[in-house]
Amino acid sequence: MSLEKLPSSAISERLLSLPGWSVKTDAEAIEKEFTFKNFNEAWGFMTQVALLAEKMDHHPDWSNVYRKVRILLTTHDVGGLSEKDFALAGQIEALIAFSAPESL
Ligand code: H2B
Repeated sequence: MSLEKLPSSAISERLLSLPGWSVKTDAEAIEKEFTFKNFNEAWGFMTQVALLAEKMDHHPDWSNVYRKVRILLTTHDVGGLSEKDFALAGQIEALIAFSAPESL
């Protein structure tokens, strides 16, 4: 997968298919906050994302407070956003889509 820093036109276009994700300009990153039913659901989600991240060799900057998980994606190797961030965000959305609706 290409590891070039994406221009802002490409970033806005890719964001259209990622509901809830927004650009964090100061960090040259995209981010989203997920809210779950409880801590267990949040932790289960983080476990799945961790496995995905290892498989893709692309890792989130993230935090967890009780039942909320905030995920920030950026490509440290290019100092900005690359295709890898959007690929990982897309996979995270797919995970959410397959999880039980009551966990959101
Ligand atoms: N994750 C993220 N978010 N950005 C990177 O630049 C990055 C990574 N680089 N995971 C990877 C690992 C790189 O360091 C290894 C050597 O492939």
